[in-house]
Amino acid sequence: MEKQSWAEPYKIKMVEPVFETTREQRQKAIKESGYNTFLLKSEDVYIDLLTDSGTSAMSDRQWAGMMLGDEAYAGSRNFFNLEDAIREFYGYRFVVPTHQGRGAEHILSQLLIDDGDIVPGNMYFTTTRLHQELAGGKFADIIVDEAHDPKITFPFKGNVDLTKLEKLIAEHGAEKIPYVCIATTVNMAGGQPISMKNLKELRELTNKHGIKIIHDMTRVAENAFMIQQLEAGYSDRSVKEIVKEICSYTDGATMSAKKDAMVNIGGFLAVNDEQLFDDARNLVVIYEGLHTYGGLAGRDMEAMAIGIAESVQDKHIAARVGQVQYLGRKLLDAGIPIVLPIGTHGVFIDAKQFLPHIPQEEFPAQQLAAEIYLEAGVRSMERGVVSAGRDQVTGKNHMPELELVRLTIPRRVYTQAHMDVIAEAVIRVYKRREEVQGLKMTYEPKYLRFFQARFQPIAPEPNDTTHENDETFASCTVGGADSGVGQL
Ligand code: PLI
Repeated sequence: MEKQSWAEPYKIKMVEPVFETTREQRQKAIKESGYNTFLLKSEDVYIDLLTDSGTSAMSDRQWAGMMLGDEAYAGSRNFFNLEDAIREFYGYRFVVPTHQGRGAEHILSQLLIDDGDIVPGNMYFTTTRLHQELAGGKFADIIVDEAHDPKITFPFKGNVDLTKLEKLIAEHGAEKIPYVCIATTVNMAGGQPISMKNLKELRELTNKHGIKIIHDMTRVAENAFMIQQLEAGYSDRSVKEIVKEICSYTDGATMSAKKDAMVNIGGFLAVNDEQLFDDARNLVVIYEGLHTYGGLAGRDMEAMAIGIAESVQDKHIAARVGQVQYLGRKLLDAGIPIVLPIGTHGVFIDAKQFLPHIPQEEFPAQQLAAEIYLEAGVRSMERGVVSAGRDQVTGKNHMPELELVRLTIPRRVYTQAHMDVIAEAVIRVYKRREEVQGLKMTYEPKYLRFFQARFQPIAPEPNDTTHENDETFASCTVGGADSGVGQL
């Protein structure tokens, strides 16, 4: 059959220049940033794959919507447009806007979790788990075992292992489980989807025990696309229909609209239970703002409402995921170890296989992200032992099976040529991988340490004077003065 290529369903109307730097400039920048790509200045970055969060390109419709912002303190018309969009595309009854996803996680966790509760989920997410823990809960991982092995090609690695959940219920009792937290597109597993079949089975099981399902719907459209592509019975259903069906099996959702919905800021909590809604809209005024703006400008809510509608268009999502798959296949063809199957929002490099000579205690993924930056100015993110943090009770480092570097693709921002440049840079690092050495942590913040932690090479190169500034950080106690308990 003749080859038929696909192309993006848009043309580009406005561009922003990007600038390349020299290797010397990047060397200085990464050292000054304590080998943490979060601490780089964006102007020192050529291609920014740190995250797909808040970094997407808005459409002309979204920008036009920004001009229709009704910046009233209360009852802005844009809130009602957002509420309509959430009801139409997701089917949830009640909406509380928040400044971003973690704002919604905070409110939900405070309302539903009591001290000593267990919150099962299909793998942890950093901010989600922290809010659950700060509310007195304990996260329990109930994702299928396949999700922890980057080499297994099982298509629905986001699935819940129902036996693991049944065990938890038997052990703790359903009354200790306020809800099961289900992410569609499991970020930390490498952008892996959950199947509709699994979600339906989970609904049946939780119904039996009177347990809620809360949906982390940050990348639900991408998950729906994978269901359309891979799950029996869904190939002739639209992404829009599949998204709504997913939501119908859940009781409420937290959303970071900075991803699927392609806004630079925004999120919400959506629920079906009226009492929970009442409680949430009361709590939101303490932390975010009035319940009709939740920390957002009217224009932000308008752009979000429009972005939600755009996010479920089949052609958009096929191109979005198609670009990620293009990069993934390029890396696979070159023999680069990446998480399989290729994810939907980014390509996740397996740092354990890429740098087998660096033990996990020496932060191979952190160092690999730094090396990729050094090579070509491409910024990525560690998703391994640094992101996993410490056990809240024992203070010991979580040691996740997955030690990954995430090349996250913002939506509608970069071209196929950028993907080629990125792949070539990673391949060059792979060729010299044996020279790459481990890191030691010199500064560790108490919460979500991956954002601000600092590192130094274990063995600085001779004549290297650029560590002089690191003295300040070296004097900070790694793990905190009371290293252990309370360290996340
Ligand atoms: O960054 P927020 O607060 O808007 O959203 C938090 C959040 C919740 N759930 C999931 C699955 C996320 O991916 C998420 C944020 N993710 C970021 C920032 C990322 O780079 O993946």
